Amino acid sequence: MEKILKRAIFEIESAQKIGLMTHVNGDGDAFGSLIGLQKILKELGKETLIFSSEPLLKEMEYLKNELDYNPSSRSEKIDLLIMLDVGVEKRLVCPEVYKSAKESGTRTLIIDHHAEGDMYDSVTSICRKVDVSSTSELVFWISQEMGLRLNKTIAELLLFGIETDTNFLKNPNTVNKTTYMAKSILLKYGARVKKIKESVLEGSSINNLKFLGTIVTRAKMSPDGVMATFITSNDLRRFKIDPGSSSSISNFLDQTKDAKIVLVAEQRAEDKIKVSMRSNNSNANVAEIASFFGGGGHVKAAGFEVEGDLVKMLGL
Ligand SMILES: [Mn+2]
Repeated sequence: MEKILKRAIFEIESAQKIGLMTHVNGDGDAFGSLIGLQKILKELGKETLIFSSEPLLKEMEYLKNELDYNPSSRSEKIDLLIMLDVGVEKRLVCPEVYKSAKESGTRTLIIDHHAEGDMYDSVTSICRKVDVSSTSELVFWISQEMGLRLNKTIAELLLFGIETDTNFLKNPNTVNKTTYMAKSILLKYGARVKKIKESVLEGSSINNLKFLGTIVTRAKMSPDGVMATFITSNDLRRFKIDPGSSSSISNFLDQTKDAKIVLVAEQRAEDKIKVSMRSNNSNANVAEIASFFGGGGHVKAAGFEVEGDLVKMLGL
């Protein structure tokens, strides 16, 4: 791990003005590592700039006053562009910023834990480990390798990423000894796991459980162990659920021992279906399946998007 971290440290130490970027539909790990690293860089006296067109993650709003999240989507001259939690160019929140960085010879660094990606060979440096819980954990170990003490806010941002990317440390395939070590040090620095849990679970209610029950009841299992279910736009309307629940439902189904592969298809927009896959109870590489369809992710958790209308496709 040390050697991998050193590559990021070298790039950070050689730059003064640093741009940061993550993937579209940023999740807890994307925002935790993005803003967590920005704050670390600021403490190191660096000038920083976040490239994004997305609002702050809803569940992170309770930290809003401490974050000063003011992204820009316009390219600007920087010494280094850091891309976090992403290896697929198409998934970058501002792909044109990456393109212009490459054209102008700006140094580029990826910090990531994903299985598949088309940018890994084209960046200047890469700090990537696929068996680590989250990008936030990698950022944490970079800070420790640099000998830094973290303030409360940075600690909580990084723990937010670790907790949400591992389903609160319940995923045995991505949670390692290092994850528990990172968590214990982050707690010592003042991260509040209770606050993170409250904020993430705030949306849970009887209504959410009924929604979950409806989707789970619908699940069908094939003889070779593929468990599949779906979420239509009508389901989202009926239960007043925001789009984006396919990953939490696949996490839930993946906790059962029965399924070798879990597959949840969700109607995200009129003609857009998001498919989330999990394979924690088998050796199936769902990242490979996802990349076949132009998506990405990890060996045991991945997803992709296809065009179509579930109601028409399934003849509902
Ligand atoms: Mn991640």
